Amino acid sequence: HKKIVIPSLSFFQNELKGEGVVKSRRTLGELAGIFENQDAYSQLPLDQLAYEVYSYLPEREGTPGGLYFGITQLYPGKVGDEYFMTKGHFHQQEDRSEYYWGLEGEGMLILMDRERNTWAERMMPGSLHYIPGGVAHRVANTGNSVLSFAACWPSDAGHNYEEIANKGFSARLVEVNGTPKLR
Ligand code: PAN
Ligand code: ZN
Repeated sequence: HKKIVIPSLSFFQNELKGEGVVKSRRTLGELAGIFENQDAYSQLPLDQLAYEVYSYLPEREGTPGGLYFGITQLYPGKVGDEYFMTKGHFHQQEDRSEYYWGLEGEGMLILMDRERNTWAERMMPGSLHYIPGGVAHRVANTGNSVLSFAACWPSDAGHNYEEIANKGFSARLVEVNGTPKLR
């Protein structure tokens, strides 16, 4: 068994050695429809990298009780008055929860429950966030440098992107006079 002690070099070294860390990336083009300001969006290059996710499951896929570990690196930038952000999702298995914690940079974790109540938590190095089952989650980079955060979620959680892609969150995080506000 490979062991990950902390989200550190050892994790990335596994990736460098090709030992099971899966890397995925999302460009701005793949985030079509999530930003409000379509004019501002259309002026940005579709192939610009928005974020990368490194994920790792120290078990065979689908192993009950297994936990994924992941690191997301979200680049800084804005589309109109909205910050670069992740697509956001509910889990496919609704009751599956997740931990996020901040490693580097500044951001906001945007959360929405099944009644479409939306709230946000500030992310910074060392901040810890529990995302209960049935709560959609998305992260925005509110700073000028890369926002990096770690995540841990059940191997059988799955991702349901469709609902957020279709209906969005009930509030948007926008910059107002230099500070992030939910609107
Ligand atoms: C995270 C997210 C990751 C990227 O690992 O998948 O931050 O965000 P999107 O999946 O919304 O594009 C997680 O929440 N896993 O369950
Ligand atoms: Zn998740």
